[in-house]
Amino acid sequence: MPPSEAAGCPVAAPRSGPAARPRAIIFDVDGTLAETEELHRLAFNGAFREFGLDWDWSPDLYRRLLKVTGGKERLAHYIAAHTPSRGAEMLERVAELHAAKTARYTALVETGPTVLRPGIARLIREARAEGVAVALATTTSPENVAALLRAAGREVEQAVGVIAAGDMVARKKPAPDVYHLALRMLELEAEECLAVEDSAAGVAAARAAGLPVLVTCSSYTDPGPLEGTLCALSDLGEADAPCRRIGGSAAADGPMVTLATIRRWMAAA
Ligand code: XBP
Ligand code: MG
Repeated sequence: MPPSEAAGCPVAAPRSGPAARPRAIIFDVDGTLAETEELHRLAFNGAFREFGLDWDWSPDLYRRLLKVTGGKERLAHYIAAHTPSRGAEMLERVAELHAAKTARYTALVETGPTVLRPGIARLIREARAEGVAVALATTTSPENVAALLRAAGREVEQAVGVIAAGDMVARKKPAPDVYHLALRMLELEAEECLAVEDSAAGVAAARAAGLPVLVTCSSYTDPGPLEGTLCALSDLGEADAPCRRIGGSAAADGPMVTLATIRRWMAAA
């Protein structure tokens, strides 16, 4: 069953002539939909305590470890690079430790206030109303995505027609695999879509897949070089909370990024 039927919501409006771009917006999750990396960090540290480990990832250390995408890969990197106590033992148990972390993360998301970043719900609502497909392309696991979408509410949850996540692909960001998967599921070409990302690995992945990229900087990640991105902003903005332009080729032309803004930028790119 193609994802559009499976998801019960439009993947992309049927072509009627040269469809306006974007036909889909593909959002990254962590750091883009919501500032979730602090919850991931707390979940990792909770799992370390659960396993009796004296490991502790401070915000500063976690910011550095985030250069390695994927929680399991990040754990293996930490063990190799920092040689913590019980490292050899835990290297054999990374999947078990990561599963405990994921359980903690989904519990934190489900019990805490989930605040989507500025403009996210508004742009998703606008896209859905205009037949622009909404998709996710993320390194995190499908269960983490599901927990976040449940917490974000039915309107956002129902608007997302395609989810490409975590171990669905062999190579994580900055490899383009997860964006290639999202495009296959959307049945669209890269240049018809827009990626929204927060990190250097995510920008690299989207660009390697041929998508125009809109960057919304987040608290835990460095977006890397912005040349060649459509625009880099503090966030998508709201009418009463204007976004700030940080770089990229387009000029921000108002307090917030709307579908009309994106259409103008993509037409001029
Ligand atoms: C960011 C990541 C993920 C999260 C942790 O994903 O790199 O690894 O940090 O989640 P995104 P997991 O592509 O959404 O920015 O532990 O499930 O990997
Ligand atoms: Mg991210």
